[in-house]
Amino acid sequence: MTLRFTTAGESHGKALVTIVEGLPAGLPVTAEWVDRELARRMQGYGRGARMKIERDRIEWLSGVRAGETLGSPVAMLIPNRDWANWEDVMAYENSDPPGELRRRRVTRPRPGHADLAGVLKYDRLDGRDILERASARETTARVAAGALAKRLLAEFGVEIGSHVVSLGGIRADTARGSRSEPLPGPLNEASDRSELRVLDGSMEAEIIRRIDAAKKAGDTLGGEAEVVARGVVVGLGSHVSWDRKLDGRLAGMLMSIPAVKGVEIGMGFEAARRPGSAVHDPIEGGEAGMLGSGEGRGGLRPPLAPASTDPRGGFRRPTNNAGGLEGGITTGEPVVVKVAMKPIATLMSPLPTVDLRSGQPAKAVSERSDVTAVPAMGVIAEALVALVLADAMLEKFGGDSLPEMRRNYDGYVAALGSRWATTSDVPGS
Ligand code: EPS
Repeated sequence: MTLRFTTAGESHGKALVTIVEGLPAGLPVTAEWVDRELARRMQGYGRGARMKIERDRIEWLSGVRAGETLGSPVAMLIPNRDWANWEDVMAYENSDPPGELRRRRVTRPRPGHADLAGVLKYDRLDGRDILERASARETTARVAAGALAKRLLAEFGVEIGSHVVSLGGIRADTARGSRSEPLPGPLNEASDRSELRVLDGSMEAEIIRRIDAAKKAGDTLGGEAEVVARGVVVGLGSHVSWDRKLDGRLAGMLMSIPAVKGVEIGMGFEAARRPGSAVHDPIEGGEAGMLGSGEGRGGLRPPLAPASTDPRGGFRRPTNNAGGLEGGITTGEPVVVKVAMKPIATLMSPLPTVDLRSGQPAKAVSERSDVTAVPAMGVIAEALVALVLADAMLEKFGGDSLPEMRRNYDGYVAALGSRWATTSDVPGS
C-alpha cells in the first residue's frame, strides 16, 4: 500500500486516533473538511442515544502545517465525549484490589457480534474486552482518514457519493428504475437531504415506519448502500497480479466494515444471471473522440490537436454494468459499488446465548445500540472507496508533493490523448 492508514481506540475509551501515511506534501486540508464527513457519519434515522452524546471532531496531532500536509504521517485525534461516563469501567490501569473496576462485564455474548469468537480467541473472561474494539465506533477514525483521501481525489476532479438503495427489505431506488439512468450529481447533495440518505423520497415514510416497528419490537434492520466515484482516471489498478486488481482491493476494504456481508461491483450478482450480450458495456469514442478530425496521424509525430484532458482517454460506454472496472483496472467510467449490511447484532429483545460464567442458556446482553446504521454505512463506504482510489492514484502517479503528482497525472492523461497520433503507423496496425 502506498497510502497506509491505521486506527486505534475503544468505543468508550478516551479517544480514537487515525494515522494516515503517504499523502503528498502540499495538499490543502482543514479540520472543517474532515469534520463535515464525521458529522455525515453520525446522521441517519434509526441511530441510538450515543450519537446524541458525541460531537465527532478531529484535532490535528501531526503531519499538517499552515493548512497543508507536510508529507509526513498525518495523525488525528477524535475525543469520545462518552468517555466521561465510562472512565471507571474503561480505566487503563488496574484497581486495588484488582478487579474492582470490572463493572458492566459482558458474559452473555450476542449472536452476530464478535463477542464469543473474540473471547475464545483472545482468552478473555469479559466480552467487553472484545466489543469495545469490535464496535462500529471505530469507523469514525476511518471516515477521518477517508476525508483526507477524498480531499486528494478532489484535486483530480473525483467526486465520491453514496445513497441508500434498500433498508429493512424495502427498496428505495424504485423511482430511478434502470441502473443506466443517470444519478444526480453531486450525489451527496441529493442523498444527504434525506435522513435515510435515499434518493426516492416517496419511500421514506414506509422505511421510517419499518424502523419504528423494529425499534418497538426490540429488533434491528440491515440494508444496502451504493457508492459512486465519478471522474476516476482510466488505468488505476492492474490485471497483472491478484493483489493489484482494484476490484479485489475495493471489495476487501468494504468487507472490513463492521456488519457488512456483501459487496457488488457494477451489476454484481445480476451479471451472473445474464448472457454476455446483456452484460458487457459496448465501447465508443476512440480516434474521433480524441482528436476530432483525425488530425495528427503520422507515426511518431507529435499530435496536432491539443493534448486531451479526458480522464477516460477519449473512450466512453453507453452503459456501465462493469461498475467502472475491467480486468481489475478502472475504465474511466464511474466506479460503482454496492455494499450490503446485516442488521446490527445488539437486539433489545435478545436472542438465546450461553452465559460464559455458568455455561447455562441465557439471553444475550443488550447494550445500548442503533436500530439501524445503514445511512452511516454508506458514508463509511465512501471513505473506504476514497482510501482505495487514493492509494491507487499514488501508486500510479507517485509524487512527494501535490504539484509533482499533478505533473505525472497530467502527463499520463495528455499521452492518452495523443495515442492515435503515435500509434497509427505502427507496422501491422
Ligand atoms: C457507534 C457507537 C456505538 C454504537 C454503534 C456504533 O455506541 P454505543 O455502543 O456507546 O451505543 O451506537 O456500535 C454498534 C452498532 C456496535 O455493534 O458496536 C458509532 O459511533 O458509530
